[in-house]
Amino acid sequence: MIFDDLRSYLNALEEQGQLLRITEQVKAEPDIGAAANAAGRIGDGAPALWFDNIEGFTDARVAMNTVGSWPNHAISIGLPPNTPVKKQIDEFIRRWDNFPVAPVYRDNPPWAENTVDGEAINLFEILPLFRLNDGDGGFYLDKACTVSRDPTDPENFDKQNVGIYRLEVKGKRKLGLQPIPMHDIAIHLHKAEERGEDLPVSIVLGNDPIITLMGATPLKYDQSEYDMAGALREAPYPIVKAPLTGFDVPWGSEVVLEGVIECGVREIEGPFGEFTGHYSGGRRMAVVRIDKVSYRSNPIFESLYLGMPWTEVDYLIGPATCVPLYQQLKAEFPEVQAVNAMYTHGLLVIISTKKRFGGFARSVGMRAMTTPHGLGYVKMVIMVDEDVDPFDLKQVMWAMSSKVNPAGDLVQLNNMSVLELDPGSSPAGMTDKLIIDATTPVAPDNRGNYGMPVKDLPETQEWVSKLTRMLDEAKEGKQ
Ligand SMILES: [Mn+2]
Repeated sequence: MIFDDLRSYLNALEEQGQLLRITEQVKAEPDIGAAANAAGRIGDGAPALWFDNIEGFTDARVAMNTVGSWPNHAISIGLPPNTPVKKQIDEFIRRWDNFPVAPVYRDNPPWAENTVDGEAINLFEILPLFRLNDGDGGFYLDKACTVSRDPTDPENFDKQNVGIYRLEVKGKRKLGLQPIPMHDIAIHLHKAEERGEDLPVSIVLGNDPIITLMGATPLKYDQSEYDMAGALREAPYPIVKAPLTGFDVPWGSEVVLEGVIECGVREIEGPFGEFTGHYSGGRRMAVVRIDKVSYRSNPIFESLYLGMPWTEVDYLIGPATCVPLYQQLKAEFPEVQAVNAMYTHGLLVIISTKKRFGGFARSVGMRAMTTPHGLGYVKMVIMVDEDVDPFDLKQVMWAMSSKVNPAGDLVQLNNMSVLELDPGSSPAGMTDKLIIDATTPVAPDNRGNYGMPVKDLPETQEWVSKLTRMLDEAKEGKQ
């Protein structure tokens, strides 16, 4: 099933028992944040959460944790809720090869129902805002997609970008925006400011899950998120021209904010509890002026809790990080078998590969660090052999413990780039990077004594089946 808006996705979640309606009255703070935090603490099957009885709000609907579990992630990409994680990633990889699937322009977006312009805009009246963590410096829009264009090539559809960047609500029509230097919007903003111009933006809130996933996926600079959304949906993605900027935005959003990032303006933004499990601190960030708001009647406000992993963001960006890294590496090194970038947004990545010659695996590890995601995130890479499953941490720990001699298997690169949010970086944004080569050396690399591996006996698989069957029969006998 494919979803054209957030509402149809929430209906599908509810039909499959993956949406919980909280009917008792709650406080906006701390209850909504705490409940969404709790969703990450009750196991891998957590539901989405719906709130519409919030003290002090007369007219508010809040959806949290919509993609925050493996069943919900499966439903978001149209798979049965019990689909194993590895299968979800494999299906994501298969559909990636459909790229590009051109979007379709559709009329009458539901968000055209209500509009407010200029001085009359008051975001506090339209959005039921609340803080997520008790150390947050303000209200955040942390699941909105921001659409911008390359100011030096504004008609280029492929360079139009859709990305999720954290936004702090700083006034009735004023936002703070964090442009991470490695992300496409930072390139757009840099070009606009070089020309002394504001950068127009359209910010869409309350979206179907596929465009949310695409906004979080590290595509190449000139790969359209809409073309990839179509590939992932296996159907053209519905878009429409936004009324003020003329940018292409999702047809089905709940709320569309349009305005500009003001040229040369920076203000303190933060602190905000982040995916690293640490607060960001307050830093000087870009400022957005909102000039037009369009919204669906009775808009649903969608937000995402993040803090100490695992939380919704880890499910949201897990496969969305593994798959592009796999595809980008595989394009140059067909020997690559699998990529696990599911821990802390791929600050650490595990890659399995065949080896062409001695030293090959660490070359693949270095390439991972120069992909679009690698520049800002991939700080450590663990390289494992082709027969080690990077998603099976028992196997990975075996490879780490038995195949690594620190004398020659650690490759440390000094003063590399990472996003400032990495709490270990020093100064913020600079870090050493490390490749741990846990592959078996091949010629001419002759280090170690790996010539006599103990393989499972030829008859073992037969016994696995036999013992499993006997156990099942014994259990049935007891019932
Ligand atoms: Mn992009």
